This record gives sequence, structure tokens and C-alpha cells, in this order.
Amino acid sequence: MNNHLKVKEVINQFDFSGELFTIEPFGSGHINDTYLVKFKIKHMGIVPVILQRMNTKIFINPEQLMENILNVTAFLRKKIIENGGDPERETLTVILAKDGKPYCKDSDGDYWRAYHFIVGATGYDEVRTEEEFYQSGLAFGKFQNLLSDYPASTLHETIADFHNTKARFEVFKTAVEEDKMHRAKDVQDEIQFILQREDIANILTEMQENGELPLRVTHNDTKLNNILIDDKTHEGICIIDLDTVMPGLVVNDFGDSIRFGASTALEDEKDLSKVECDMHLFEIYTKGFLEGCQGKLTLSEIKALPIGAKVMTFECGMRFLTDYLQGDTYFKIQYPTHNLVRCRTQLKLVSDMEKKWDQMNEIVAKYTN
Ligand code: ADP
Ligand code: GN1
Ligand code: MG
Repeated sequence: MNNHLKVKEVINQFDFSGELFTIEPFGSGHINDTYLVKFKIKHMGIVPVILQRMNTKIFINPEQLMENILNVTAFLRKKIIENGGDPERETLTVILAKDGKPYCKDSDGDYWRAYHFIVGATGYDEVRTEEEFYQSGLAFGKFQNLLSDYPASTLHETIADFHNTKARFEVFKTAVEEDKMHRAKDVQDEIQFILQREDIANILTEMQENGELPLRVTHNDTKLNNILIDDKTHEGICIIDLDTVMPGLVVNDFGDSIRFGASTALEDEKDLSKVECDMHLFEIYTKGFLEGCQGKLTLSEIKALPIGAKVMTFECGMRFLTDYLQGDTYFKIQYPTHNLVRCRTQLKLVSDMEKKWDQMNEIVAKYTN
């Protein structure tokens, strides 16, 4: 059955009123299948909703995941209202299925969910202006701040060891040894680059274990296209993609935004001469993020922000290469070497950060008092 027919089958399980108008694939996420579905409703005009087929190969317990999302969005909604904000635009609103569940299953057993479409806002794959990047930092910082008293122990771990870079290093080594697709011989430079940097893979796990960095409720997937920027005010209006909200390290949330947004090129740029970590963008994001966190971070956390940036970039590059070696079963790809291309941009960023390491630490030091 083609995807449009699947969407039509699923729509009947939700209580959408009105006449189905259009269905189109939407966004550039690497994990779920996202559709923008529009309905024509009398007196209301066109009403858009987001419909997503959840990736249950990756999120093996979608029911627990949706429980997390309902609880987190309810918590955020309450705070947004208390702060005089608009909960309809500032957090996700889950649309329940007719049976009252926050998801439905199709005839193949796949899980689907629906959200109100947030109108007048856009998720970007590249930074358009410094101001917008600053605003995205402010919004991710605020998100951290809003969830700082969320009862962390009630959250399900939706992906085990998601940012356990040390564990991911072991998975990478196994992928190299197994070399299922016989690709390792052609990517030796990338493999050696990663293998020579085991210290990067271990550092945050050690800092967490020795109590230097506390576990907090974090987003864990803070790239720029997981925040919607208001088309008029250019503020970061809504943090989306809440699938990985779990206990984690705040420096990872910071770092994931840097690897994606402070890069001078797209995540899948083929011309590596265009790929750099821009120190001005790094500073702007640092400023916005720390302002948004409103003094909640410890000095050790602030000082470790550059480490978060390097580790998340390294981890992401290693994950892309692992997936390439394993036959591209995790991230969606548009062409056969897509994951390799993505890996190369991340490794280029890591070596650029190594060159700019002192500068990154000096920038962060400006914000330690
Ligand atoms: P993935 O896990 O595959 O990245 P996301 O939940 O991030 O999936 O959704 C993919 C894209 O769909 C987002 O980057 C964003 O552009 C868009 N999107 C998701 N939810 C909404 C929403 N409620 N309103 C508007 N756009 C949305
Ligand atoms: C995935 O779902 P999406 O596209 O926002 C991935 C992130 C990676 C990112 C790389 C659940 O994010 O961890 O950093 O791709 N999400 C998951 O672009 O694995
Ligand atoms: Mg996403």
C-alpha cells in the first residue's frame, strides 16, 4: 500500500472532522515519517495537522514514548500558561485517537501519532541570521530551565545509552570488525580518525560518573530543525521532536546545537572546504543558551560546554559512520553514500574544533561569572 493510502487509513482512526484536502511529506527529520495533512472544515477553512509514522525500529516502546510526551507537554503547557505564553504555539499538542490513546496502529502494526500543526513558524536546516541562532539558543536554554523541576525518575528511557558515547565507541569498533557491507577498506581515514580519539568518547561518561556533571532532564536532539522559529518575530517559539526527552547531560544539548548550527555548511555538505565551526556563531549560541538557562547551570557545566560541542560532534560522526558500515539501517538516506558524507562533515568539524579549542574555552570563560 502506498504511503498516501496508509495516511488515509490512519486518518480514520483520529477524530478529524472536515474533508481531507491534501497530504504531503514534510520536514527533513532523519527518523520518523512526517506528513502535513490538511482538512477543509466548514467555517474554519483549511486546518493543518502533523501526522507521523513513528520509527519503532529505533523507538522500541512507542507507548512509553508517547506517555513521556503527554506528560512533558502537559508540564510545559502549565508553565507556559503561568508565564503568560501561548501553549498552542509554544509546545506540541498531541491529538488523541478516537479510542482516547495518543497513537493508533495501522494494518501493518505501525504506530502513528498526530500533532496540531504550529502555524506561522518554520524549522530550518541552516542558520539564516545570527539573531535567529541566538534566539534558538535562548529557547533551548529556556526549555532546559522550564524542565529543571520535572520529576526525572518518571521518564522512560526511550533509547538506551542514547548519548553514552563510550558505549557507542564499542558499537563502532564492532561495526568496523564485522564490516558487513565490505565498506571498511574504503573509509580507513575516517575509521582511524575515530579510533585515535577514544579519549573524546570517554570524557563525558567519566565526568558524569565522578559527579562533575549532574544528570538533568534534557532534550537530547537539539539540532536547529527541532525548533520552530516564528516567521514574524524570529523567536524560537516551540521546541519539537520530544522523542528523546530523558535524563541526560546539559552539555550534550548545547553541543548538539553547536555541531549543527554553528557549522558553516549543511550536515551533508560534500565540499569539506566549506565546513568549519564558526566561532562567532559559537559565541552567539553560548550567550543565548546561558541566558535561557537563567543561572541554573553549575560552573562545571558551563566550563564543560566546549567539551559537549566536541563530544556531540564526534559522537554524531561516529554514529553516521557506524550506520554506513552496518548498511544504513538507522538514519534515512537519500543516496548510497549519504551517511559517509554526513560523517565526513562531522569529523571535519571535530578537527576544526581541535584547532580552535583555546578560543572556544576563552569564549565560554567570558560567561562564567
Ligand atoms: P524526526 O524525528 O524525523 O526528526 P520531527 O518530529 O523532528 O521528526 O518532525 C520532522 C519535521 O516536521 C520537523 O523538523 C518540523 O519541520 C516538522 N514538524 C514536526 N512537528 C511539527 C508541528 N507540530 N508543527 C509544525 N511542524 C512540525
Ligand atoms: C536524528 O530525528 P532527527 O532527524 O531530529 C537523530 C539525532 C542525530 C540527528 C543527526 C532519535 O535527529 O540523534 O543527532 O539525526 N535522532 C535520533 O542529524 O537518533
Ligand atoms: Mg527532528
